[in-house]
Amino acid sequence: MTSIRFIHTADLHLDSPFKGMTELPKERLKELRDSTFNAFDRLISYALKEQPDFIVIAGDVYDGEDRSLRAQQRFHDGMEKLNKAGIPVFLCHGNHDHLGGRWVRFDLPPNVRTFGNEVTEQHLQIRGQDVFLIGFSYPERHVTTSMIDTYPIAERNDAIHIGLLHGSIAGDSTHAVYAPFTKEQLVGKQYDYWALGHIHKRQFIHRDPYIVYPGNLQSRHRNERGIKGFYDVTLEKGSTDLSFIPASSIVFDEIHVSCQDIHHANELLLTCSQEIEKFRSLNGAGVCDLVLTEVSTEVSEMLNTSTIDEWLRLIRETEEEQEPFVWVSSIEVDERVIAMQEVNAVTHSVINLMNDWSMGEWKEVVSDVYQHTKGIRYLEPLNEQDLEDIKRKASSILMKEMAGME
Ligand SMILES: [Mn+2]
Repeated sequence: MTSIRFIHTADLHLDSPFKGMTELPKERLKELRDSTFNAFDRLISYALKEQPDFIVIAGDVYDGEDRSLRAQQRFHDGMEKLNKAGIPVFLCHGNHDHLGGRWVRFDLPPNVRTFGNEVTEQHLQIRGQDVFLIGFSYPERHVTTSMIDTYPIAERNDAIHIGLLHGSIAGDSTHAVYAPFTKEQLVGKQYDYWALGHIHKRQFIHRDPYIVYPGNLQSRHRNERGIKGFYDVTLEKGSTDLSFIPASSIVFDEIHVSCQDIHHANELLLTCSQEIEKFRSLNGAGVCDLVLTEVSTEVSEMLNTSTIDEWLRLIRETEEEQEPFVWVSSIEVDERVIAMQEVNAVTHSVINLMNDWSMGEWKEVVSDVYQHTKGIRYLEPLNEQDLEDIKRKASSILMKEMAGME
C-alpha cells in the first residue's frame, strides 16, 4: 500500500488583535500582533522544506469575519508559495471566518480547494493511491445544527478517506457547541483520519482511526498555554504516524517559582529571573504569569511590604532589555502552603471537599459562568488545567477570607 503524507493544521486566527494586552510596551505589542503571521510563516517554510503531498486546514484561517486585508494578503502569499511548489491545500472555513462575512475577496491560487457550505467530497490521487477529502465551510457564524449526518460513509476500502470538520463534541454543557458530533458518529463513517478544528487545545479524540484536534498555531491569550503547532501525518491503510511540529512564535504559559529557600527580596528577584531565563531558553519569547509557590510566612510578610504591582513593575524592569522577550503579565501567590498552617477545621474541610469534586460536579458549580449566554462565546471548554487554576484560586480566596474573619 502506498503511504501518503500531509500536514493537518487548524485555527490559524491570522491577525488576531490581542485585545486586552495593552499593558505591553509598543514594540512588544507589535511582536505579539505579528505572532499569528510568524507562526503561519513557520508552517509554510516547513511545508516547502518537507514537501508533503498536501495540506489540510480545518477552519478559522482568519480571526474575524471581516478578514483583515493584511491577513488575506499574507494567507494568499503563503498559498502562492505552496502553489509554486506544487502542494495542494484543502481548506474549510469555520465560525470565525465563515462564508457569510463581509470582506474583499482575494482570489486564491488554483492549488487551494475550498469547501462550500454543504458537505462535499474532493478527490486526489497520490502515487496511484486514491484519496477522498470530505468537508464543508460554515455559511454563517453560528452553525449549531449537527452536520455529521450529511457526511457520506466511506464506500471504497482501497481508498483513503479524510474528514474535515470544524466543530465540537455534542453534549458538552460548558461550551457553546458548533456543528456537534459524537466520537461514535465519526468512527461510524469509516474514514481513515478526521482532521478537526475549533478546539484550540491539541488533543486526540480517538486512535485508529485518528480523530485529531491539532490546536491553534499560535496562542491568543493566557488560557491557551504551552507550545502550539500542527501535525505532520503519514498515513496508509491501517496505520497512522503523527509528529507534532511546533510553530508558535510566542508561548503563553505559567512560570512556577518555588520560594522555599528565600529570605530576602534580592533572592526572590534572582530566583524569578532564573526561572524566566529557563523558560526563555526552552520556549523563546513568551507571555507568562508568575506563580509563587511554597511561600513561607516570612516570604509572605516580605511580599506584603509592597503591593504586588510594585513587585511586578520591578521584575518587568529587569526583563526589559532581554531578547527574546518574556512579558510577565501577573504575579500570583499560591497561598495554600502558608495558610494551611493557620487554617481552621472548617476551612480545611471545605477545601478537602472541593478537592474531591469530580469534573462533572465542577461543571455544575461553574455553570453560571459557562452557561451564560454572553460569556460562553469567549470561553473555551473547561479542561483539567482550568480546573487546577480555579481550585488554586478558590482555595487562596477562601483561606484569605477566613483568616480575615478571625
Ligand atoms: Mn478557532
